[in-house]
Amino acid sequence: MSGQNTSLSWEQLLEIAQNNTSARRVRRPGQSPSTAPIPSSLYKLPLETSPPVLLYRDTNSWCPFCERVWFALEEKEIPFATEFIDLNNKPQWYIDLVPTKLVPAAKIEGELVYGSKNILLALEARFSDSPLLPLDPEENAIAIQLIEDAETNGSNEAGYKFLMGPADADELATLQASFEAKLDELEQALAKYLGSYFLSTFSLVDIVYVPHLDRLAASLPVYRDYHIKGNPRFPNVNAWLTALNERPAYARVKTDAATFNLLMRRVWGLEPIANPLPLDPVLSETMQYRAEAAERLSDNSEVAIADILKNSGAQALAANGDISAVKNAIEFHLKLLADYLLHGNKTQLPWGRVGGKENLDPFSSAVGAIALAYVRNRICAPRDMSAGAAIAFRSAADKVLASIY
Ligand SMILES: N[C@@H](CCC(=O)N[C@@H](CS)C(=O)NCC(=O)O)C(=O)O
Repeated sequence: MSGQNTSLSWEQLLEIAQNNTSARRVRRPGQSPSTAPIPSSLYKLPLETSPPVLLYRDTNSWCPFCERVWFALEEKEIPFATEFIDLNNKPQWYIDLVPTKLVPAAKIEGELVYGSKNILLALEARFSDSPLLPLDPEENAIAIQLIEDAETNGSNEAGYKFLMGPADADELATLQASFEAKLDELEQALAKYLGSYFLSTFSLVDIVYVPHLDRLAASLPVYRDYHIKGNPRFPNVNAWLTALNERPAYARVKTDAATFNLLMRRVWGLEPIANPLPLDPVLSETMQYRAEAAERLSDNSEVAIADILKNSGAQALAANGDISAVKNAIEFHLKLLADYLLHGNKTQLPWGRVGGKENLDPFSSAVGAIALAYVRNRICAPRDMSAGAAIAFRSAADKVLASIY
């Protein structure tokens, strides 16, 4: 690819992006979320056949219990459809359908199952040719016990209490010690079999534990200045997290640290006490993820621009209520971002002040800075794109933002 600038149209940017990634989403015009991922195994379904599984999950794709089910569906390569449920405004039909009124729920060949553990076990029973439970009876019994324990042993609760509990130093020390004791138990459980997983192979046990622990590993450093990753007390937990993060199915379903940490701040009101974790430099430079991020932006640019106009505050810069100049400046900077994702340092960034001389239109720069800061924090993985693409997106937005002033 040669060096480019933003004279490219959205269609041209989209074409270049699509040549560099196979990741695609379905558009859902006027709905929330505005796009949805395509299950990687949908191609296996004969034409004009409905998928055997319908998953009801949360609109924002934050729910760790839904993540468990999605992870298993991807690992087992089961084609499925998704119905998104807005947890802030649950539809009456869902309240009537699901006794707990919670997500996830699923219809497996028309039969309703709810609660992540029940769904995972029902998928095992129905789709036994891609097993995620050991066939060996003794190991199978250990697996079932570990899955039960995940619901009852309090390790997740201890983690979230430490994350969200009171700020008093003594209480925090107690909450930290309780959580560390739970992690010690997981260390021991992980030591039982050779390899990095809980059992002799990857299994439902890993699927049940990882969504919560990955979220805690992402947010405890920021909100409690406490690190699971790299902590010498938990070598097995660290090797396990690394092994899981190498699985392609997990890369499709997981959230990224920034999505979760912004959620903690925005929705739960937690105050960060440490710096955000650095964005993974390898993922930020991976072409497949950069192209996926550019593909999302180019394919969905109208929705992105409308969202920025409505929610970022940039509209306040419109003179006499004429928003067309604001819209143009937003679009210019988003194209610059897509271009930079695709062409890296070959993209001509504006570099605001060169040789002491201002190089920018101050109005456009102000709007662009707002737009970039907004989309950087607004995108949400895996709702809008994969976690890897979200990391590449945020990293590129930082770079373009840094070029403005
Ligand atoms: N034990 C359930 C927990 C499910 C759950 O707590 N889901 C949350 C989302 S993370 C929910 O539906 N919240 C909506 C509500 O509380 O009304 C499971 O494993 O599926």
